[in-house]
Amino acid sequence: MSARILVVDDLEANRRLLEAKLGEQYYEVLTAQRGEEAVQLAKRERPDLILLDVMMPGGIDGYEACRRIKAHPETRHIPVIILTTLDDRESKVRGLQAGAEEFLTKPIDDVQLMARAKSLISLKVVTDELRAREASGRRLGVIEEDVSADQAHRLITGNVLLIDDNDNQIRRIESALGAEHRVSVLGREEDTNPPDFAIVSVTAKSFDGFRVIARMRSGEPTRHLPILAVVDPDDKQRALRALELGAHDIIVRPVDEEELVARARTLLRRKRQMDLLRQRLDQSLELAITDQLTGLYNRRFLEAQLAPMVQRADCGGEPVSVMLIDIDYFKKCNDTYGHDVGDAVLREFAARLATNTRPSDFACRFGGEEFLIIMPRTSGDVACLAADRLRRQICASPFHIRGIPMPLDITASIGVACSSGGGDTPEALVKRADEGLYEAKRGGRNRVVGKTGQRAA
Ligand code: GH3
Ligand code: MG
Ligand code: MG
Repeated sequence: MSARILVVDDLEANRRLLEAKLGEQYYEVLTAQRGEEAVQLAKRERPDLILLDVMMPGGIDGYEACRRIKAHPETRHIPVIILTTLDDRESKVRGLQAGAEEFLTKPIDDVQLMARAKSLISLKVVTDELRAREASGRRLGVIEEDVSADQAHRLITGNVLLIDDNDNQIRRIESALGAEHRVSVLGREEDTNPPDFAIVSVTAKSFDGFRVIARMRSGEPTRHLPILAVVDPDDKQRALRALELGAHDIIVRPVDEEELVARARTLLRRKRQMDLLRQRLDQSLELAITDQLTGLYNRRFLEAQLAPMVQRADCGGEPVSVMLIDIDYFKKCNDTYGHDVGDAVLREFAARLATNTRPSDFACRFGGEEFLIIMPRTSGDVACLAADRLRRQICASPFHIRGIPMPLDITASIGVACSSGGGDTPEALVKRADEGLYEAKRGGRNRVVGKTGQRAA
């Protein structure tokens, strides 16, 4: 997979070396010499990965650059690997605490670097896809401006599922993460909360950790779950294997508590960000088929549903009926009480439609004060009975609307039609219902007229 990588190092020789190695793997490389420049380039060029040297003379160091990249909403999703010659635990923990996804010491082990780069970039591809869809949703107005992303960024408490058989290590992990997270050990206690990430030991004796990771990656509920694999130090092969199988991150034994806490935070932050994006996409899909005022389905959804039903009925399947409902003298309601009261009447009217139709029916707002109900597998005479029952439910009790002294008596007229076979179309079906509706209006309103070959009830 090709990607753009930003290499940040004050020494030209180091930049050249990395540029050559990455170029060999067909990555496109951008370079920067200083921390500030890296932050600016990240914002402007949006690379897919940043390799960041720690010590750069003058200006901000790599830790600070990382913090700034991770603090900015436009760049915080870009993974960062910190590179340094300092091979001590403190530098490593500092790097991870600055928000870096990984910390590697120079001289860089090529295999390790490429494996981490690949796994971080493929993760970013998923985030990018979600971000792009979200952005287009926002442009279309079906997703509101992002207000909660910052909040998601701060939330760091999560449910951790630990899959391990080593008691000492379990205790160590529990004590490290217990202050911030809820840790449950698989097989020990039943935890009903879905996990936010999993820690899988690939050094376990009683089960095959690799198999666990592979299963989690392919199974539906766990497919997107971040996995942190615990590996033995100096066992690079197994670490690489875990990454290949889909672990998002690696930590070596014995687990360093501060390092674990920092890695857990990074994984969790990413998980929250992805969850939020997915959730907003679900909402946007729902918004796209929902009428904003009433919460019923909109006309677009209705048309998408009705066409295949009419076609199936036409091919000898079960009939489909529709009722077209129009509120009587609605204009008078608007003229007398104002548009807001009119809106409230529409909402109450829609609520009555929704509660007085069968779960298998689709209630839609057709436009203005007209509604359409699709009744799958319903004959014309049954539909007429249902329509008359609905009509009576509407006029049986007046509408109580906030802000006006007297409840309103509302009635509706309904036209009913049923699929007829012989090349019937959704448009023709709705047109027949509209003819019924017109007759109901002319006949005095508050009534049902079926154009189904049967007499209306
Ligand atoms: P009829 O009994 O013949 O159906 O008379 P009517 O007054 O109900 O019908 P008409 O088509 O003359 O008027 C419909 C009114 O519905 C006109 C329009 O302003 C109003 N309307 C359409 N959409 C909305 C809306 O979203 N909110 C409000 N408050 N009014 C709406
Ligand atoms: Mg009307
Ligand atoms: Mg009308």
